[in-house]
Amino acid sequence: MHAWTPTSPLGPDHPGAGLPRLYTFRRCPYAMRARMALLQAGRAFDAVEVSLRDKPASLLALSPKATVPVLQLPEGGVIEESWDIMRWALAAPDAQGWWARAQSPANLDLLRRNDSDFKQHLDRWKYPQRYPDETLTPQAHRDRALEVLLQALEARLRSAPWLGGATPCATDLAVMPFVRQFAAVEPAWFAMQDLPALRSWLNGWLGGPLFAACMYKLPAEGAHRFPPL
Ligand SMILES: N[C@@H](CCC(=O)N[C@@H](CS)C(=O)NCC(=O)O)C(=O)O
Repeated sequence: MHAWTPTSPLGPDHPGAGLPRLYTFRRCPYAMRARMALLQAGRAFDAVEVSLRDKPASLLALSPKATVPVLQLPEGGVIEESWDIMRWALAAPDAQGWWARAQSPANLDLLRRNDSDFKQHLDRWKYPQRYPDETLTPQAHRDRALEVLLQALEARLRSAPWLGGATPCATDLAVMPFVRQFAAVEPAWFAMQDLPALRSWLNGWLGGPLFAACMYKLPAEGAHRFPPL
């Protein structure tokens, strides 16, 4: 298990000054990566748990595309993509290099694979009922997911404990929630694959304090300090 200590317990934004507001959904992997980046950077923020079936008017007004996560900045900006929220949280200052280490060509390639092919295969394995015209079987998508991302992750994690090397980086945070989802579809199958370094990396994150804080359960209504002090 790795140690997580926020850069500052209260973060650079002092409470009461008008905090950034994150529209989030607890189980969304894109929202998880944004929450972890904000927490890791020690940013203070308020969060609103969104029902995807009944999105709040305030979210629709800010972001007509209405995916989560969305970050509303107190000075007036709106950030509508999870990777951009991670950049906002981590890139400056980047004293521990969490953002810089994610900018290597190899790590940007892992992110691209995760967000494109791997995500498509994951969805077609996890939710086959959503793709009635699909020609490949769910198991074929599961196997392609191994080829497009998981084997590359395994190779990287055999040579260093994190995608950031000796310490984690934004790529670890960005990819982990999707690997978690994949592993949970058929845990017995996942446990039997030749992916020991990936399983150990995943279990380290799942058992660690950053992920626990990120999964704090918000009240259904309103904006709340995240996690509560
Ligand atoms: N590219 C976006 C994708 C975000 C996304 O697709 N989020 C899903 C939830 S996991 C969503 O909001 N879907 C819209 C809906 O279900 O109505 C990002 O990185 O933030």
